[in-house]
Amino acid sequence: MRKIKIVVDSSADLTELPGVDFESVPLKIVTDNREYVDNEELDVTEMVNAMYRYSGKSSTACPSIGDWLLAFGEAEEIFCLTITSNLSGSYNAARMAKAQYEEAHPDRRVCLIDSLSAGPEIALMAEKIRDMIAEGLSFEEISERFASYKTELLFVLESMKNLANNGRVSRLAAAAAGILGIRAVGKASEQGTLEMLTKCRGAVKTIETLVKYMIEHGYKGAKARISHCMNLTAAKELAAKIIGLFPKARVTIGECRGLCSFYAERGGLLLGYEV
Ligand code: X90
Repeated sequence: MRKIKIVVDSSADLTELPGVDFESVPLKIVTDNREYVDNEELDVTEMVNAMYRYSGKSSTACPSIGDWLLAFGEAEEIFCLTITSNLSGSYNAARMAKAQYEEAHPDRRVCLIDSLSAGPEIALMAEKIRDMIAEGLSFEEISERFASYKTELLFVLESMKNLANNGRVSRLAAAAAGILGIRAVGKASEQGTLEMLTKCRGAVKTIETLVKYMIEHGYKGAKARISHCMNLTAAKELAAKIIGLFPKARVTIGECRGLCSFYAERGGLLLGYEV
């Protein structure tokens, strides 16, 4: 039996992936006096609330080459998914880990995927790979078929303070989302950056806007995943709206883990879907 493993970084908002050997490699959230490791032990709500009260500097750090190597462990075939290489060094560290791993073990292989996204879109990708493993497809077949798996990510953010403070979006792009009641709606661009689409006021309008965009962008009722940062109400409303329009849609709701919570901030929603 081939020893197969799926390895993601914690930006995927996944603490488990049943049915396959799986590991999530944590990013870190760092302030002047604390370091939060984004693993399953992290109390995300406590972190978000502490960050809200904290007014000093804060930033994040991606996994090191060594962190990735540890997670690869003794697996022979690894599918490794990272947060977009355009906003994080995670992919680059994983790329170097892959090179070292394959050199040290010529009989082992790593299929490394730059998600060009974050959160639930990565989770969908990981599930797709898990399902293909379960079907008994080979490493080559999975790598090849994965190339035609098409997904997208939309987000709505009430604040983009941490994104702007850490240089992940321009201050100009972040400005609207700083005004009370105004939310920024955007998508993960093809280059894996944040692309702004519109601004919204009010919960009902926001959800309508998300659904309008997802349909415009090609959603036809397949799988969708929502990650929310302390906003289960909106996540449930969004899921209900999608299922109302597409009764056969499989929509799952999960919580943003630490990394996505830090950047999406309280109230933020991420929506990944198949197109
Ligand atoms: O390496 C690091 O320190 C991590 C940096 C990550 C920066 C961006 C995280 C974004 C998280 C926010 C909305 C969705 C973004 C879409 C990405 C293309 C979630």
